[in-house]
Amino acid sequence: MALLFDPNAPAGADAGLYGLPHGVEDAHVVVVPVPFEATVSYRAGTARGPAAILAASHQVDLFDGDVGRPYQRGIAMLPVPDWLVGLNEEARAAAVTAIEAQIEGEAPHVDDVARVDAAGARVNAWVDEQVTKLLHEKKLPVVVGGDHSVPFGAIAACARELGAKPLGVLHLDAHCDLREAYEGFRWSHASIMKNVLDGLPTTKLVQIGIRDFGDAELDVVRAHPERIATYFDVQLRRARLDGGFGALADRVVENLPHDVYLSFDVDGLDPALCPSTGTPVPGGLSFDEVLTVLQALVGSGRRVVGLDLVEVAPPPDLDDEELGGCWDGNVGARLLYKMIGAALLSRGEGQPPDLPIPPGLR
Ligand SMILES: [Mn+2]
Repeated sequence: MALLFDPNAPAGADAGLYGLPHGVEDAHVVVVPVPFEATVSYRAGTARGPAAILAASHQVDLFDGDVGRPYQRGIAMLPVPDWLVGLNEEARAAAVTAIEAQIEGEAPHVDDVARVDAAGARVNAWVDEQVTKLLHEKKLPVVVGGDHSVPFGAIAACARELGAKPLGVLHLDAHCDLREAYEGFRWSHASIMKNVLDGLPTTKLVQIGIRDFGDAELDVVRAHPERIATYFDVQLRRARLDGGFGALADRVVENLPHDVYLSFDVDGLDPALCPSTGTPVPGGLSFDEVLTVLQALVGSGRRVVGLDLVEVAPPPDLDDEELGGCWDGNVGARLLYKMIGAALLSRGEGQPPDLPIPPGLR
């Protein structure tokens, strides 16, 4: 099947991720879809993120001007287990009940909160298991959410496999995600990096794109100068306007140890690029700035051990059959392809693109 594959032909509707013919056995890059969003606080939809990215991925050209030909290594997505779909629905319902009780000033719904926490723990264990297996097979593990609670198991697996060596977490997001058990939930999307900080002592966090945060989160950043470097959006503005963003990106990645996990909440981007995501915030990184950060990461000689893209959501009124034309999915699929390509380049598992150079650019 792989021998007959034509990278220039359009993908069939039931083709795999990026229209590729690989199964998860022969793919070097394996995407773990996690359509789970029990704790989303503003609006739901990220559970359809993997389906939106898969459908839109068929439109992505396989040669990429930034990262070359990542498809040659083989990219495939695992199937979504049925239990996970059911677990998301149950946990989401319990979370809504618990949040409404809080808003109404009722006594805390201890049982509902416990149900949501148990669901989160089960997702973490499953993601950890999948990613650990992929790491043992020397493959590149990629998690696609779902909300930002879902990659905890992936980060935990990467940290564990490195033993005593530090794991950098390059976190692109509008939010710090450093809240303590947001809305009472242990594994909230808004607490992922607090859980990483508290639970994974060999990690070092570098945050960029951040523009929506609370005082308590600032206190966490201040309390851990050796563990967290946060680049707030307001501090990047001047470099953007003055054209100094490339040099700044080089300095941002200097904070990271050699091994890096890349965690990308799509709302770190300008919301024009992700209008249907759960908690959009004005401002944000342009697509070019993100690519500049990825280029700086690869250029610095660091190695990407795993990555995630979370919080991609299609518009709520879109039917499943229409997902292929969805803008949020289009941006998500292209962003994911470039993240995968950058990760492969960082590992010496890909070739930079061999673009013809026009006159004047030497
Ligand atoms: Mn986030």
